[in-house]
Amino acid sequence: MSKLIYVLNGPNLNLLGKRQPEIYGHETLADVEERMRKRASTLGLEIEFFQSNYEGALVEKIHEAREKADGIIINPAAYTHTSVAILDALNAFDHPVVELHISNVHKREAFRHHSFVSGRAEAVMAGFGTLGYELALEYFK
Ligand code: CA2
Repeated sequence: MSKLIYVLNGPNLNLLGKRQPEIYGHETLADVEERMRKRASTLGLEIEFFQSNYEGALVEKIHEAREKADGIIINPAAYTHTSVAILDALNAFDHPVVELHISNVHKREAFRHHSFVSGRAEAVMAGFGTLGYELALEYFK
């Protein structure tokens, strides 16, 4: 049976490709999902793709992943820097977690340098643009 990877996206990532292309590029989140689905099928992986602007919805999706997923790729967006709730949910998940950021958060404002999630993640990607989503899938292969 192929592995199921949950790909979770936090607040405002629904605006991807629609604003601030100099930071986040021109691809929309739908484009990212489509490219990931193609790469996942080449790799023999399945993905569940999800975006929410609500912290609790992301926490609940991580709870769902506990029963269903073999791994999580998460771009928690602004919640990266604020959310103990998302960290606690990930700590209750028994499989690998990859934290992903489209931009290089370490080149940006100081408040983006701290992540609550990094200490839980097996791997952290930042600055690869939207290509990072596909590269993160390779990790699970
Ligand atoms: O670089 C990343 O992927 C971030 O997780 C993106 C977050 C930011 O708060 C993190 O520090 C780094 C912001 C996501 C907002 O996405 C937008 C995309 C296009 C237009 C406006 C917002």
